[in-house]
Amino acid sequence: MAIIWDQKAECMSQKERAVIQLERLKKIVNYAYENVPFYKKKFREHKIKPEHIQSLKDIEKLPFTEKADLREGYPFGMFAVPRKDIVEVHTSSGTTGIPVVTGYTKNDIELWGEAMARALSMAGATRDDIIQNCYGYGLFTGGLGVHYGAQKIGATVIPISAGQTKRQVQIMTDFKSTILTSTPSYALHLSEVAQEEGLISKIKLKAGVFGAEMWTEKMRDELEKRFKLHALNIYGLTEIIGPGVAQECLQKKGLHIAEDLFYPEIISPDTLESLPEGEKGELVLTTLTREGMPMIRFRTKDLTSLIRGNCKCGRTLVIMSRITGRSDDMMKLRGVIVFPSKIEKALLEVKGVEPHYQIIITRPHHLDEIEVQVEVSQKMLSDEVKKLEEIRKKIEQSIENAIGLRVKVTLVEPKSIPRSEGKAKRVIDKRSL
Ligand code: DLL
Repeated sequence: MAIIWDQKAECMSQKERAVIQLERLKKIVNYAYENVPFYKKKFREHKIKPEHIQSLKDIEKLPFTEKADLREGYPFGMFAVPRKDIVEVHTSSGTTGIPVVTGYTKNDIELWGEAMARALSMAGATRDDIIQNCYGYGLFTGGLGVHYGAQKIGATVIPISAGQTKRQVQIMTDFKSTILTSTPSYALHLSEVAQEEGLISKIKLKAGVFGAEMWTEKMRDELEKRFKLHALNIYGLTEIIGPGVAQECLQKKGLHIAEDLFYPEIISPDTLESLPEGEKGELVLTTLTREGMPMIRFRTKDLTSLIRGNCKCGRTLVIMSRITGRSDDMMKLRGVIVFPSKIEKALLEVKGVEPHYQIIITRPHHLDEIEVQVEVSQKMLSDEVKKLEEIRKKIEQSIENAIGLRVKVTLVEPKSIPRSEGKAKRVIDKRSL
């Protein structure tokens, strides 16, 4: 029997759920309009009023919200309540530039805990489990999100965060952790270290709740083989709540979206029109019950599709397929959000650098490494070696300042980077995702 946290919410008929969704949608649209000046202004520009929402389909009349809107309102401009009612804030994982801030009221923390309790239950979590939580605690939503869900369930949490991998493996063995929550790439790294330490056969994990970055079926097979666990996908984003928006159950047929809390749509990133069920496009989410920072039609830029139908686990929640890409150039490297355009800007800020470069991403030992190859000009090539090394270091520093991650810069000969006739291929991702 599948373990289901909220039988009623997760298993009711879609017809019943749609009634709740519409009621909540009307309420949140009105609430956002009345309490967040950003929405009032945007709705007015689009000549739309909350009372125009009379059916779920009417959501398509509402304007979208984007990451840039949140950045413009930095830090607290999107909040719908006075700051003193916000009990916690988190930010997106980008370490520099203007981060996206999200604020939670007491009820929002409660909601987040519920959403995460549902997610962890999909992986079979109960009070009997020991959850080793390797998502980072802090401003990133991963650590505390899992924590709140685990506490609701009454499981034992090991709030270990990422890093100190040997120690992680020792603790996993000694404490007999049964559920691992981490990024899939870190889980692979953990498995490798566990192998090296000769401890892998002593590990008792039954499930892994892996997300926060893109991964593949091949990685699932690998993780399941190495750890002998069920490797399950979890999805979420700071703007909406953090982890807990969607989660795979043990059927592994895609992720159940908590759609009574977060209303999903799929649009074409080109025409911005809604797409029919089953078609791949960009996921757009609306928070149906959030108080601190309601999000109306947030464009996630994540590419996926939605399928309805009853899952063998008993849940009737819509199923989202694995995220296979983005409609913008955002990447997640070591869990940090990076836009290649920022790397370009940073390297071109260094005097004398040519705009011919390539970003090469690899994953030796299951951790992302970034190399930026930059062409030097003929003139620079005739300079002394010391000068070239200075420039190389300058570029490294400039990029690190821009994206918050250490990169390796290699200077290459003039004309050695392939020229393209169409869109230049700037990023070569060798991580086999
Ligand atoms: O990554 C929240 C999270 C924490 C999710 C822990 C799951 C587990 P952000 O840092 O704001 O929040 O990044 C959100 O990460 O728009 C996707 O592009 C990507 N992402 C998150 N989960 C998945 C996944 C957290 N399962 C951005 N598959 C999202 C693919 C994912 N991409």
